[in-house]
Amino acid sequence: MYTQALNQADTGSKLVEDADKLARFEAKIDAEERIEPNDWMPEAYRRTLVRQISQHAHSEIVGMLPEGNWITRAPTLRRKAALIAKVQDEGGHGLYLYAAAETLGVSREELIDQLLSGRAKYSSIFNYPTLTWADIGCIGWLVDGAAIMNQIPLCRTSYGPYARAMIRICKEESFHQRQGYEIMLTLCRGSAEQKAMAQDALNRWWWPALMMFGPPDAASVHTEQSMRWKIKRFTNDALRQQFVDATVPQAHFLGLTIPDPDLRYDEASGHWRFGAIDWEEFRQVLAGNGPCNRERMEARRRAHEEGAWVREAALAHAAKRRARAAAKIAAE
Ligand code: FAQ
Repeated sequence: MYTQALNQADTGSKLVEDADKLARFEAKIDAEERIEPNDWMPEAYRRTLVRQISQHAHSEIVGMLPEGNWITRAPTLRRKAALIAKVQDEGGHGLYLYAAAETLGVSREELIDQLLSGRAKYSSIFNYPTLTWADIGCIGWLVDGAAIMNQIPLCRTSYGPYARAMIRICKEESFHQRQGYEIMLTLCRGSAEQKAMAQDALNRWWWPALMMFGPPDAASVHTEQSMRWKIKRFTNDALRQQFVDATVPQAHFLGLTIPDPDLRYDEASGHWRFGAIDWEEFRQVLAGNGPCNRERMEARRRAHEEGAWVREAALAHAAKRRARAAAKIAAE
């Protein structure tokens, strides 16, 4: 009886303590202060961040594959150097993001395991093939363009390590977007065949790029809570509309046609209104049935297996350094 009363008192004071912590956490969010790794945070906030940051990291790493496919076939040395640098940047973004996720108490091994076992998602866009050189232009222009639109607001996300990682990532993405647009401009000012290649790439990448922003707001399970926590600053539909508004004039400047017969400018709102997105295609890609899902996962699994010796060597080297340092201290 006595123990039960004590337990109840314990539970009661724990609840009061948690309510206090929650109030402090919410006050910080309201005041636009950053939440840092050692701060108390609700478990659901932590889980949401691990989910979003790790999916983002996986997207950067899997996102290296479609463009990596063209490094050996880039048309000039200048294009090859820029493409190698871009693909390397994407690898770097993945690493900053894994490091940001690790500050939330999850290990990198666990995150990689979630990706390789198919339990974690990565962006739908990277399950489409890169068939011609113009696809590399389109990825920079549209995919990095969409990524920037989505990621600039993440520089103000409420979790400090994620927000800080995004600042550098956005600077690099902006260079990526320009190199892609410059490829498109060169092709569009080139021969009729080159312009046709650019149009064909736009036809294939336009709709998947719009899907990158995620399901429509009405079907987005996480948006409402993530907006309340200021993890997300805009909804999926709001960002998609901003992207369309920014990109349509860029397509017109290239002399290309957006593959959407319903696209029209709405004078009253100042927005480009676009046609219906094929959400069944999006659902299929997320379910693993996109054109390249299997190929992408096989490539990542193979890279992980082939890299095992590097991880082992790095661990052995670190152990040797630790042993040497310990021996030196013992000898002093
Ligand atoms: N693909 O309730 P919501 C890049 C999932 S980086 C796959 O709206 P949320 C750089 C979502 O995870 C591109 N899955 O979810 C680059 C959730 O599933 P879950 C990646 C998607 O989180 C360029 C479910 O649907 N960027 O491109 C997608 O509030 C060139 C319900 O959705 C980021 O990750 C999708 N497109 O909003 C690299 C940015 N959309 O977890 C190489 C950070 C949604 O419940 C070359 N992430 N899902 O199983 C975000 O801003 C958000 O997570 C959203 C989704 C907006 C992607």
